[in-house]
Amino acid sequence: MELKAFFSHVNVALDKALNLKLPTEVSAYLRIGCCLVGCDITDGNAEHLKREHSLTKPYQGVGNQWDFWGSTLVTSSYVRLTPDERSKQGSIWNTVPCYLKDWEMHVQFKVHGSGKKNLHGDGIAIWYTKDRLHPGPVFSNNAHFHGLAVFIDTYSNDDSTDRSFPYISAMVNNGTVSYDHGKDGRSSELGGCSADIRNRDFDTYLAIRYSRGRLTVMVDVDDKNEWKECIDIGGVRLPTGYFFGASAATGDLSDNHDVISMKLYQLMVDHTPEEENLDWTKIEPSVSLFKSPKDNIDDPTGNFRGTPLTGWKVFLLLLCALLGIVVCAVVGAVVFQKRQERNKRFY
Ligand SMILES: [Ca+2]
Repeated sequence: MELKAFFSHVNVALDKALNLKLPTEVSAYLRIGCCLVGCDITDGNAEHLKREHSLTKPYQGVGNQWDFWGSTLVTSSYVRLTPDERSKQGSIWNTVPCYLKDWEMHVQFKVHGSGKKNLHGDGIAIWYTKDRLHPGPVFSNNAHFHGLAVFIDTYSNDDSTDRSFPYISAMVNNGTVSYDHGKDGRSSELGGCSADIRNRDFDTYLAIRYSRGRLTVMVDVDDKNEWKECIDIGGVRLPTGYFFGASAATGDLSDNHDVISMKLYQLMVDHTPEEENLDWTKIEPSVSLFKSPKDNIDDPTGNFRGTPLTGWKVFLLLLCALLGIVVCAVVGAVVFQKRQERNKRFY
């Protein structure tokens, strides 16, 4: 297991342990211990929980930091975005803009209902966007959003799809692209994976990490207490100052969409002075390695790594070939020279 994945795993285990209402001193020692080990091994990449961007049980006193909209119901043990009823829309939005450059969001969620196989919907979306509380058709949020969305889509709207649902996917938008609900957002997605997250008897988790232009989505949905990679792509640009949120919707089919917790960790990452001097709030959301919609349709996995060679890969291959030729030429010249010298000695 990668070190980072390991420490994410440790964090989830800790979160679970702390939810057991351990004495505060024990929790503190566990955290400090984890941080000390983490700091030591991960070269400064220790993670810190940011309470102003986190939502945790029993949700007391979070009214200043989170808005609850639509059908959302808050109890002491979960935040229900929609009940298992038709045509419901609900969302929660952090009121505090996030100015962290590198972060990791852990979401504990539960999707459950009485609907049998394929007769349930529609799912949950996790947002990091410019606008908050902007209702619309995409899991009850605005379709032309600015920022990042990660969809936990439980219903396949596209009859012709070869994918297994529930399906988790990510999308970055600068407000110009509309999420195509009828096609489950396939034409605009950056990658994704199938994940059996519905009606499970155990806790299900999703982690979204954004650091140094790399977006990683991981899931822990098999009760193994370990992260499994779902999406991992580079070249993603997201500004600071956006808002975290979560939303869900039901249509003709329904489910209970519950968020148990959202925990934001700051990743301790060094940036160059040039990067530090940039105004990160002015960054336009974008992805430099965006593939064409056609690739999404042809590629059953919907994953970046399955795409044909992109420009920079071709460039790297050519560079390697050129280097190979240069090395061969130098070695050839040296060998030729040595032979010439040996031949001279014979004469
Ligand atoms: Ca769908």
